[in-house]
Amino acid sequence: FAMASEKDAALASDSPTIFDKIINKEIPANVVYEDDKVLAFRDIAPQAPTHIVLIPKVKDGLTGLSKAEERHCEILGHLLYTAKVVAKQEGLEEGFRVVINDGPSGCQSVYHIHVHLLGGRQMSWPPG
Ligand code: DGP
Repeated sequence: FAMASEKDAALASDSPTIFDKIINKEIPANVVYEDDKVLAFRDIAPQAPTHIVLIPKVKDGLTGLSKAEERHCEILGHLLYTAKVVAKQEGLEEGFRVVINDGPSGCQSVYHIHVHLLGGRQMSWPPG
């Protein structure tokens, strides 16, 4: 019997996160887009003039991208497409960046999959 690594433990835990409270309107969020499947709101600690987090309203085991199964393909595509819709809505004509952090090495802090949409400044590469 081998102990699960820290990464496995965090991603394997399907317990509710702060994002469930936002979905259930138990805590406020600055929502910029919403439909039946996804919610997009401004990040509480913005890393760019525009920094929006897009999440599925139903997590369905998707604590992070590394937990994706074939059944998640539709919601994953919808999240990415919605990032483009919101980028246009936010006027990010010059470009933008989309990021998914996964696990401890990826700097993930909330274990409910989410897409970061960043824009409004010049990005650099490689990312930190
Ligand atoms: P990550 O580090 O990739 O797991 O991103 C989680 C993001 O969620 C992080 O950039 C900060 C943001 N965040 C965490 N808690 C809250 C919250 O209560 N409200 C809002 N608007 N954003 C939050």
